[in-house]
Amino acid sequence: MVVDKLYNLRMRAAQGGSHEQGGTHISGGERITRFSNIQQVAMYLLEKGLTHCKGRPDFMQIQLESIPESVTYVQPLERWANVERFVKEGDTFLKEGKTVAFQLLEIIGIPKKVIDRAVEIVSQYSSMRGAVLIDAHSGKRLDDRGEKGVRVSRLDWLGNDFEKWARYYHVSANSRIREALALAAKVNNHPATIAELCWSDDPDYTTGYVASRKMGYQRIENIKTYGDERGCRIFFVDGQKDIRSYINYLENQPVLITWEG
Ligand code: WAQ
Ligand code: MG
Ligand code: MG
Ligand code: MG
Repeated sequence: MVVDKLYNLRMRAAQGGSHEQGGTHISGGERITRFSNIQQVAMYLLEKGLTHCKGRPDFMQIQLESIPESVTYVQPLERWANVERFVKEGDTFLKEGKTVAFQLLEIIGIPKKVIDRAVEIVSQYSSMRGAVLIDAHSGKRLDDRGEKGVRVSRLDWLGNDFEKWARYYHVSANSRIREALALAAKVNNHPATIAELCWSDDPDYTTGYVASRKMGYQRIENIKTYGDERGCRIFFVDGQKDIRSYINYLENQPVLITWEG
């Protein structure tokens, strides 16, 4: 018996028909688990898809696959920061969350015109399943996935490393943060990633982040206005690197996030 075999579970839910039929993406999720925990993880993904603030799905798929490739172990991003979103003078906010996000991208070295391009993209999309890949130097779109984007899959935290990490940093151990940190760690572990901008399309979730190897995971509250359904993820990529193998890493390379404390 192979005791250590790992399984990837992924879920996608849509409204107005399946994704292939042109339905609107509501929720997605991916987890890696051992055989004994498959049922529990599937229940978690089922609940995630059924209770999403974007609405009730009329299509859902939960897929199980065994992981044949060897797993890469990745550390969470080194720095964790809750960015001071507003510098207040009296009752006046001097900086909006989104301004802080764009300034962080500038510090990382993303040119102003590329940041402007990212702003356009973020306000153009809602209900995307994956991320938009753009060249960090020119702003040119690098993937050919259109409205679907590139969905990062085959990733999770190892065992209860997230709970340990969250306790250490006094961060609420909720599943949204768990999944965002895992995704940021996998994406930014690849040398072709220069930075990631995350801006949820969920109308009730206004916290986003800028992640990079250089600055870690910089969490930004009130990055957008409550109720706004626009948002997506943008990966700023070194266009000199091989994009096909980069996308293959994002979609297929199994990654477990491990934290020793
Ligand atoms: N791969 C690529 N892109 C993804 C993936 C994925 N696995 N999951 C989501 N996206 C993209 C897609 O375009 C979504 O529309 C967009 O990101 C936003 O996803 O510290 O909940 O699930 O409090 O709406 C980040 C802050 C929360 C967490 C992000 O985003 C925190 C969030 P959502
Ligand atoms: Mg989602
Ligand atoms: Mg998500
Ligand atoms: Mg969403």
